[in-house]
Amino acid sequence: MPTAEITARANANIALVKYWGKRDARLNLPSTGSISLTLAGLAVEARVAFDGGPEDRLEIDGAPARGEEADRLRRFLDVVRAEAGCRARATVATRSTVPRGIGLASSAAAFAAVALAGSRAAGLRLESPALSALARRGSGSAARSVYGGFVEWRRGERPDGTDSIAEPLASPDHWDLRTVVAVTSSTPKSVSSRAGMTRAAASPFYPAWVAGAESDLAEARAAIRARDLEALGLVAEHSALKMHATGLAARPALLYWRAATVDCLHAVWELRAAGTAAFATIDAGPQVKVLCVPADVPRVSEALAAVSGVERVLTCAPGEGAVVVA
Ligand code: 2P0
Repeated sequence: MPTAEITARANANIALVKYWGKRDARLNLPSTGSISLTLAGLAVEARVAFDGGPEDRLEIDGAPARGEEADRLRRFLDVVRAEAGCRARATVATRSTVPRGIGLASSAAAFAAVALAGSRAAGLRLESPALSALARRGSGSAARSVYGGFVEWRRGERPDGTDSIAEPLASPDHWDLRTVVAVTSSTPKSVSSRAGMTRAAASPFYPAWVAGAESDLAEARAAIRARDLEALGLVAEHSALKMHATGLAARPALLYWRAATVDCLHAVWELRAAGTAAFATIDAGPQVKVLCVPADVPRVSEALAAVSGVERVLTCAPGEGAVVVA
């Protein structure tokens, strides 16, 4: 029985071309590819040991895991156990510097960290592509948090998902961009990403969303290669707004935005009209994330902080991929 206790850390990532909808819900296989930027400082650290006992002992941020969060983690440990041929129950403790469940990609960081710590603790030494495929089983976007910098998660074609993995496009030091995050609400979202994707898939706009993905991905890849902020920012905004449009057209409708979300979007457009290269993206929550160069962070932060309803503003540099820390 493997008894090593391993601690790993992974950062959250922000999608520039979004993942929104699955071709296989059990394996978390996406309907489209996606491209992200891993963010420094929004990290989850996970400690895992397969140390036996009658059941898994799961702790999140110092409290026992409960409900759906616990079930999801337990199901993921079953995937790790199946891959490692190990039957022992585990002790897992995660600590997060990312607020959970409010659309800041906490599950991406958490499952990337648990995949790395868990696979090592179970005696596996996975190369990054296999680790990405494993992390994906916990949370689709976790496939991307295995790597630092700019990352593409390939849709893949195979039914078993072995080709639906992330790969690095450019390292964190390729391009010193900043992501300024306007937190407009710390209330956990009422519709999970998972449920949101299911609802969006029945939207009449969904086929258009899927059909547009390849050209968005190509634009984003080229913009990252050329360090062209305007090209990347415009395609990122376009991808985000299309993603949210699928929800608006769904029945029942799905809208993650609050009033402050809309006001932040207008603030970004006003900055742009006045000559600041700032571009917004929004995930499955009401927060607005703005891409800009480091020199523009003070101006962008100030504009977002001035929006009524913005609780706080954080700034993240490009971050590293998942690492073992102990
Ligand atoms: C993304 N999001 O590309 C998209 C954009 C939210 C909006 O991936 O069901 O937690 O675990 O695969 O990865 C959040 O969804 O969903 C997400 P599951 P996940 O970042």
